[in-house]
Amino acid sequence: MMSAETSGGAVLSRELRDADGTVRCDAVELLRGSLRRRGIPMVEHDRIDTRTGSLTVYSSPVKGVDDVALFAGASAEVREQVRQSVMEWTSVSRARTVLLASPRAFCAGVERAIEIVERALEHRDNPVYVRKQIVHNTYVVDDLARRGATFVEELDEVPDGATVVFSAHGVSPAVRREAARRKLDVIDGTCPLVAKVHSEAKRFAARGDTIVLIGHHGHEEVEGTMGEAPESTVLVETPEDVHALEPADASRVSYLTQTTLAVDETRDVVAALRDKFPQLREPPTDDICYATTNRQDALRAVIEESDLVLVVGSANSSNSVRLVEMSLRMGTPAHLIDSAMDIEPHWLAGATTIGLTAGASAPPVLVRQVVSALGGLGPVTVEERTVTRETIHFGLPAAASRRRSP
Ligand code: 0O3
Ligand code: SF4
Repeated sequence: MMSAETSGGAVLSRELRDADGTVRCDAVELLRGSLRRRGIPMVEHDRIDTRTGSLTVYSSPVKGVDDVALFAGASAEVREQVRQSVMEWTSVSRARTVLLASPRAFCAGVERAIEIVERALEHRDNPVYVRKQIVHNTYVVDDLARRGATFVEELDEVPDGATVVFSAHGVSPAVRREAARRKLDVIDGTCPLVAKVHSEAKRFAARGDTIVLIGHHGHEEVEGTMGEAPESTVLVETPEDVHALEPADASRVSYLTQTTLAVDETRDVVAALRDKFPQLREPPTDDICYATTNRQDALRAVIEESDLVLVVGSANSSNSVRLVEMSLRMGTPAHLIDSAMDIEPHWLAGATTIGLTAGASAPPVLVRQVVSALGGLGPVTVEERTVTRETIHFGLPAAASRRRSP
């Protein structure tokens, strides 16, 4: 029962019922985050009836905040920590406007990759392995793992002949060869727009060019693309890196980019390349994909009006990190959050207009949770600012839905 579960810790709930009826506790995610940062043990309930058990309900002027902090049997120290957390949120409660940047969240390549894993789980009787995170998002990976997918770092963790999905970021030919040698049942989740960059790398190398790949050292997409022509490819991140380049033939240089870079920063690197190699050859279409570009354009349209920008995305998501950096470059404080739980109260002090977006690997539901959590601190007016509408959809590979042949 309640008192046993709560001894020593806090109890959180989305809903409270008392003699007067039921109250929704929209700010519960915010308080949960504060208590986690303070190391307070918590138990959670979908609903709490305050008429049962010996619970203390904090009283706060803000609807929703007071109702999330209940505890029974907690030590004086825990009670004090909970009290302080509640007061921190109370002190930043006010009416706010949320400017929702659109497009935001899942892109077509991410939706396709996730659906590939879902179909494989549905159609395969045997275990489904996924090499690397299918996309760089903690929520997505945890959710698929819960539904049965086994995530591994490398193919040596996959049994011979087993089913393995390659992540949306693509793999090098060496990984494909290894999978073939091990007779793995491969389902390729590589985004078609990443695959396009791989094709360009092969074509440019075949015509004898030195390929300058603009991208981030150690990123999986970069490792995959470089693997197409490792002898001919050099990686650069900044204009300074370009100055140090010494290709075999300066008249035969072409460039490619990672798909998820900052458009403005990449422009500077390309300008440095053009300066140094006037005969520079470029990809036929931009390698920074439509989704990356649109999310940057959409956020740019709300940054100046915002006191604070929140970007939903995981720390290893390149395109999400680029959105935070863009906001900071434009002078607006910005934070990357995996979910509403990561929001810290002092970020909100003085912030009445919040720009909200999500990287291409972040699920829309997490954005809705952020809006809902902010609504627990006072009335929120949501304005969606749409710079373009995305209609792109990628079909699934046939292998995703095929039953495995015996
Ligand atoms: O490349 P990035 O770290 O941004 O990857 P995410 O976060 O998984 O987003 C999807 C992009 C992708 C799969 C490659 O373009
Ligand atoms: Fe594909 Fe672009 Fe999405 Fe990457 S961000 S998965 S390249 S659509």
